[in-house]
Amino acid sequence: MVKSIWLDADPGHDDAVALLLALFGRSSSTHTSPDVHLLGLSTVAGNACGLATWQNAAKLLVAYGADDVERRGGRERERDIALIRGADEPLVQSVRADAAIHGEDGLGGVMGLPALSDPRVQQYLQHSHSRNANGLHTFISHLIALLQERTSKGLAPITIAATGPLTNIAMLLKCAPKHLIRAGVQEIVLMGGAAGCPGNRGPLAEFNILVDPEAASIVFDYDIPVTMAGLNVTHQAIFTPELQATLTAKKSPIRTLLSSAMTFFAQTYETEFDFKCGPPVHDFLVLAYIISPHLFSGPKSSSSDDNGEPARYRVDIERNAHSPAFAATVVDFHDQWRQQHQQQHQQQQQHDETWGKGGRNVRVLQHVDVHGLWSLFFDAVELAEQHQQHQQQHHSKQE
Ligand SMILES: [Ca+2]
Repeated sequence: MVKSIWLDADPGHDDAVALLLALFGRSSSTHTSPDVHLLGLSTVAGNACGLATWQNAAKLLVAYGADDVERRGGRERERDIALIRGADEPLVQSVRADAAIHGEDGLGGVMGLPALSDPRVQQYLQHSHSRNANGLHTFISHLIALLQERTSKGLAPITIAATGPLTNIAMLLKCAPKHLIRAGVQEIVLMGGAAGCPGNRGPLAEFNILVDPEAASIVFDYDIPVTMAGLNVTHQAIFTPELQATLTAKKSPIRTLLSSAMTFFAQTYETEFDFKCGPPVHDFLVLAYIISPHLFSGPKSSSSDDNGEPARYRVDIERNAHSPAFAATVVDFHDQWRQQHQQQHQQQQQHDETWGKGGRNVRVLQHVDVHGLWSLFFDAVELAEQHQQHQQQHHSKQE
């Protein structure tokens, strides 16, 4: 079944790969169309400032030919992907970008992007266009209207993919009626945190959580399923020189864009973190999990149901800014803290199944089938290339 998704991102080199999958991801190379349907894209300040991540998203949508995606396969319905600029600042913390990794504008070194002045980019950025308004309130009201429309039509709940700081998503959860979120959102899948391993922007802090730990805490403790792809698993997904060689073995605009992105990302990861074998493509895993969850089934834990799904744990965000553990995602791997805490409060029964406060609130991804992961990537690249060829033929026929 094709899953309907909303992507919230801060592009970003690895967000660019996540967006490619959101448009062209398919669980098998035999599928001729994507297994996901991207309903819209919202941006947030993170890897770069709010203005830059929003403009980057517009450029990427154009570079990927996003608006024509459903023209393939004889389906002539033009897709209208919303692009909304959400929060420019975290809820409580000061703005914090990551120019050392992503360059000043968030997509440093990426070749083949359209210019900001390109009319197709400007169309995404024009405030007057109904689908392209700005601001957190616009994001929230757009999502509420979308969920109301879908639930009233009896459509399947959507999956929210979050690959940046969680400011937008937290505010949506705070402002939307609870019954609407529960009926309209199946799951939130996010890149963030580090389960039982060091952080990348603090002893235990991963960047997305560090930027907005208060927002992360709201999202983690909301009573719907949340799945976390943290550094513990994203660092298994290294874009090696061998993968780069496979990518550049053929020539196409998509491959130029992606290989230049990965080259820049590899250089900053080596300079900043001494990664010698290539960069981890963190955000890609969020979409990979949504499209092919079986790639992430791993060893069971005492707290997992025996259904092959990644185990669920109690996860709390450390929000004490004076602690060296600030912004840590504290995973209660053996369910000890939760049970002790509940005994004190005699709450065991009522909190055993909840995904919210006091419950085992997060499905923690720990293992990924790396071979399957890169197959998914190259299948998406090929589908994107087919789409671009189709688009060119379509346009040359029109001329
Ligand atoms: Ca990101």
